[in-house]
Amino acid sequence: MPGFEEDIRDFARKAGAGLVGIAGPERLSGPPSIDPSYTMRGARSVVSLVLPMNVPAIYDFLGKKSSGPHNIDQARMNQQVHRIAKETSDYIASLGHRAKAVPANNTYRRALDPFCTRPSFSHRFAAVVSGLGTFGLSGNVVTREFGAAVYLGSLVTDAVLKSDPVLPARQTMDNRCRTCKLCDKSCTLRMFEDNEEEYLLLNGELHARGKRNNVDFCNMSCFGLHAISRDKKWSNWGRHLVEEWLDNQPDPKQRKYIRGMLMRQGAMSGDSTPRFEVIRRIGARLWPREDIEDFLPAPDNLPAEEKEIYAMLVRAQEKLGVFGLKDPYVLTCGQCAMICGPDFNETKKRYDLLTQSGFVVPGPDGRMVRTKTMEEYFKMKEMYPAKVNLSQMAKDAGASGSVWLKSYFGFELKGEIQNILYQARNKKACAKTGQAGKEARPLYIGNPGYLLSVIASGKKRHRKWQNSKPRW
Ligand code: B12
Repeated sequence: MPGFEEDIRDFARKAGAGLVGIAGPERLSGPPSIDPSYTMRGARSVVSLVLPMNVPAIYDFLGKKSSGPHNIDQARMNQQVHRIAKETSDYIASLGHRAKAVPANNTYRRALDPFCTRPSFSHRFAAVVSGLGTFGLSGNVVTREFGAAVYLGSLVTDAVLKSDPVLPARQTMDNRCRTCKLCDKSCTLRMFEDNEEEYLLLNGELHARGKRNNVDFCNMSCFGLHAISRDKKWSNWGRHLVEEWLDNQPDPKQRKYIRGMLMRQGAMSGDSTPRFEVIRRIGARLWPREDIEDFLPAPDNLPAEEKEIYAMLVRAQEKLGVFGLKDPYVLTCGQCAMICGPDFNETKKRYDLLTQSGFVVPGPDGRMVRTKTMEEYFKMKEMYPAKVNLSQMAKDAGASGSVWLKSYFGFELKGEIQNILYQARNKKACAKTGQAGKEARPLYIGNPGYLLSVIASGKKRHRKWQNSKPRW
């Protein structure tokens, strides 16, 4: 006989979810961000939701035709997954329980380190313990149905729900990643190791993913600050690059230097705050349907003219209260998830699109234009250099600092203690299974003086780089 769990699944599917999974209280042990009570006091179970990314929009993005359709898809689907979570929570509440939707993105816990992006609740962990997928090499959750090219959502409830079966912890790593590894090749900065694993203890089991070299690499490419591939044959949609990294990628252990570069590149772009604000406002808040989901057409119904798509996004961002962004296409990377389709052939097709479509670079009016070679890329850079003046940089840096202090800076004791206990359990589990030292390490940098030393060390290196000869 269908029970409460089936009613919830049915409701969420009818509301538009592609996949729905459930995890009850016995499943929710792991890192602190699997704790549902952070989102709602008394929460004991989780409902996880998956929406697939629009595939033609992925082709346009990877093939450097246009990044507009994927930007629109991500904006609409982040709202939609949040809305489905909210409506399903309301449905659960109508049956006498309490429930709360988790925003799609960008609700971070307070921390001393501004780049320590620990979510209020991890949708990835929720999807894994609810049986919807398992970690892949890139750390993304890979589903059988859509690969990693999905948007995840969750809700938490005080109802004690019966869990769905989980998938074998190594399902993706053993059956797909071992022979594919194209996500690693699609990362401009080698964020993960293709031959080394690290482990997370979730639901009493060790889950493998590719060892993360340095998450600041991921922040660099995801925010468009280093756009050129390691073999220098293609770019993502980022507008910037670190020239000294073209031939010599830094050792990921040079953490201060890399962090310094990240902060400087961000400051020099002059528009990092409004770009982040667009992502944050869409990810963290549920807007009236008419502002985003209904206002922006689905990628399949977009106007043929690029400039109309562009104008639509500008208008949508104004509805969110973000004005004056020169380029409304804020998403520049994400290849590791986007190329990962339901099977290897599809993944290879997407990878080929990415790697065989050359470069995009800001052209005469600031819009991105395609070039086939690096030489042409640098010619365009010389002809149309980014014009950012000191006052823009200062304004942007001030605005970033203010967002950080207001929304993310602080210290949350409970999470820190939960984390210390969790790290000890994970370490022990790794040692017991012959994986000593391979536990996934937290991103945490606790020393408040750290930032100052980063800035100082970065400044010195930057001067050295500025005085060196251009390399093209
Ligand atoms: C922060 C974040 C980012 C950051 C950092 C990414 C990273 N690699 O860590 C940036 C902006 C760079 C980013 C990039 C991307 N992201 Co993102 N991102 C998130 C976010 C908000 C949290 C991710 C996360 O779980 N991080 C940190 C911790 C929890 O993970 P961890 O390192 O494994 O945890 C360790 C420690 O930190 C510690 N720990 C865990 N929790 C806590 C809590 C406390 C208090 C403490 C002290 C310690 C601790 O334990 C672990 C072991 O040591 C989620 C949304 C959400 N709320 O879940 C989306 C999300 C993970 N991103 C997503 C996507 C799609 C992307 C991109 C593809 C870009 C894009 N197109 O959107 C890339 C992929 C990069 C990659 N390979 O991971 C999807 C995932 C899809 C999937 N199939 O898995 C999500 C779920 C958004 C969504 N709603 O769909 N992302």
